[in-house]
Amino acid sequence: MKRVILSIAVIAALGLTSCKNETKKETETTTTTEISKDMAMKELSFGVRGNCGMCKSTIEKAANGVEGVASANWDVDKKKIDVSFDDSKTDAMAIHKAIAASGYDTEKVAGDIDAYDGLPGCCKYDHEMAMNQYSEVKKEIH
Ligand SMILES: [Cu+2]
Repeated sequence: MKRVILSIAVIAALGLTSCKNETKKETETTTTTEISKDMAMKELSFGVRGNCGMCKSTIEKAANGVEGVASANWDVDKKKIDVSFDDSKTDAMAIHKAIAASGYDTEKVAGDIDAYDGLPGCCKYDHEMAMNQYSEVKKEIH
């Protein structure tokens, strides 16, 4: 009879330790690194003129070439680029200038003429083209 009680006690003790281990694991998996990374990133979107998929790759390559730019995505229909960048490393104007240097007009900087002349025929966009076309009304904070 004593033996039975002892084994029950052992099983109960084992059960307790395994529960303890599980709760410990849960607390250890929580991380905070991702949140702090997002905090440093600034989102920016502005108009850039262009025609096609080749324009898209040239514009995005120019934006991505700026140090601190994490991602760039140009929308061919909206004539608009979305950029996320580390604002401790670069600023909006540097990104405008880099795109303009590749031959493309942005909202703030006119495209470099020589670079424009060197673009393939299909990419010779109209300088009067409307840009930054919103398909929907977006909130803007000024
Ligand atoms: Cu093009």
